Amino acid sequence: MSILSADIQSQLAGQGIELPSWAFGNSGTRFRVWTTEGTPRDPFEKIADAAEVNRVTGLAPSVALHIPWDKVDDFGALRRHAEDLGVALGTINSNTFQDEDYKFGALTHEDDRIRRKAVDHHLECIDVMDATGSRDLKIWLAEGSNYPGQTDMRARQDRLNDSLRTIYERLTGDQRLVLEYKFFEPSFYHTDVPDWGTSYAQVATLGDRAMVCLDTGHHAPGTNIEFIVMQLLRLGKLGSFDFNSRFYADDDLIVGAADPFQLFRILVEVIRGGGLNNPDVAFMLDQCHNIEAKIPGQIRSVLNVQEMTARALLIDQPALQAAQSANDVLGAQAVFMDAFYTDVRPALAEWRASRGLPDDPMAAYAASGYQQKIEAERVGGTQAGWGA
Ligand code: LRH
Ligand code: MN
Ligand code: MN
Repeated sequence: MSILSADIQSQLAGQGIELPSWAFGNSGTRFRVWTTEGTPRDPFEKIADAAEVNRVTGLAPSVALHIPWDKVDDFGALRRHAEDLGVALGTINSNTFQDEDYKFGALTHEDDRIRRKAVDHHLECIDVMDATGSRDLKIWLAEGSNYPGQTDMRARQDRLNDSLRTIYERLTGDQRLVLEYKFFEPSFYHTDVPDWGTSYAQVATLGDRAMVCLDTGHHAPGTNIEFIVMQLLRLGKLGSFDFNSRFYADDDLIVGAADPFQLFRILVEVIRGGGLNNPDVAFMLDQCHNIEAKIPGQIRSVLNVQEMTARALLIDQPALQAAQSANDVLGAQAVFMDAFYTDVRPALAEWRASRGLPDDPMAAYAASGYQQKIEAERVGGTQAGWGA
């Protein structure tokens, strides 16, 4: 008998984690972008690599795009290419952080011309969504200031709200806007959307289809991220996750690598708040693989999320609730930690095999020959975009 009950298995079967196209491109740090053999030369090849992750894990049914990094002439063709490979095109990420005009802001800029240009970029992203069939427009803003007194923070919030409203009004059908926050970088004194409260305050004024995006790497060290997850789910405003892990700042390392227990605690709150397999809450990775192999890096990442989800589902909820009600501090903690310390890997391997998937996706990828094939075929792969 598997330690994974039928109910747990069916919840795991419903899990889908979106991959970022930029995880497959070359990336690096402020100091150097590293090249890797076999790196995709265009968005079509990035999607082919993402489809490979899905083929061996059954866990990654969609791919997020970043515009203009993934700009192509014919997004309909890109969509058909993805669908032929068994994946969908997902979230469209806008980019207002690499244009000379946006040095002092984009959606918050004082100059109407520049602000209009930034709004128009988002309207173009929505045109892309119409062509790709994507539901979500994800906005992360690299705007703020470096020095106290440099700018009028309050006026910038007002302009931001105006800009977001114009963008929101262009959405149709089930399309949504998700606003990502980040506490610092590239600005070091103030950031216009630094925290979940500001993101919430902005999107709450727009409407039901405007939500908050929580990137796990975008918080100060020591932040209780699972508390934020709980609160946003409680408010019905958690639109999506950008999963990654960090030791210091926005490190974009493999999710679950730096602090597996934190990932467990986040997933416990996701489950508690009805966010698992809830179409309103998109699970996405936002990572770069600077020094490790990219496709196996993504395989490892989605497996980490799956393993931690299984562990979180293993919590003996009646026992936990009884201990909580009795204020049995150590009893509650024991129930919680029992689930965290359970090794679910053998049970997951067995369950995968029972569904026609490789029991060991990392080994299956290594044996597939795909890596050798792309290394032979592709020369001169693209950067993810950071250094572009
Ligand atoms: C910003 C961010 C945001 C961008 C991505 C490339 O730090 O997390 O989501 O779109 O990185
Ligand atoms: Mn992010
Ligand atoms: Mn980030």
